[in-house]
Amino acid sequence: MCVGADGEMTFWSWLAAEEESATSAWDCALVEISTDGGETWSNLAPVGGYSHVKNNNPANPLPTGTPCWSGMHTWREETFDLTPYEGQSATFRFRFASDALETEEGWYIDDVSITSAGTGVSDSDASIPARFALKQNAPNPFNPMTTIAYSLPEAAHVIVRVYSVAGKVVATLKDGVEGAGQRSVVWDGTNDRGQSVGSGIYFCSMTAGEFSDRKMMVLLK
Ligand SMILES: [Ca+2]
Repeated sequence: MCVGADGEMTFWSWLAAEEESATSAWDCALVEISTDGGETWSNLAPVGGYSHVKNNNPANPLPTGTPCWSGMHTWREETFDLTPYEGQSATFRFRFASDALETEEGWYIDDVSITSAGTGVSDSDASIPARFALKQNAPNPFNPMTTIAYSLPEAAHVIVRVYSVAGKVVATLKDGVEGAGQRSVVWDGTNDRGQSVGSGIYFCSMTAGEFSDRKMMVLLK
């Protein structure tokens, strides 16, 4: 998942794991995060930090000193601050590592929730084009449908029309105000009266404010 602005993860936790003391763990529960699709993993600390660190115990595969939870707690909610990962693609894993001695019941988690404050500023910036543009329709040649894409760096009154080679309006695909962004319309090869038009060359014309451009399109039946 991509972490948005003000990202936070919460879940409910119930734990029964063997601890050595109130701060030292034989058996461990913890969360890890990867931002490279699972190549590498980092310890993800909850708000307030973990209660324990893993002791020196070769029978448990985690490195000595790994921050974790251990001991007993009944259902409680844990919270993780994801703001350091805003805009990154993140994967999470929940690890329970135990030796074979003094086995307790283990770890239960429930109601995992990851929230953010909606689309991050960087996301919306990336989707706003730098300049007006009319793209070549695709597919081209086409029969009978083709998509005409265009870019609006700011809100504008947009008119997209299909013309015949004789300069007559065949179809008006868009006539109205649109907000900034990547836009597209589909032409289904019919005129403004809903009739299919014949094979041949057509022009797609787009105007948006002061901007104007056109592309040649080939309808091949
Ligand atoms: Ca144990």
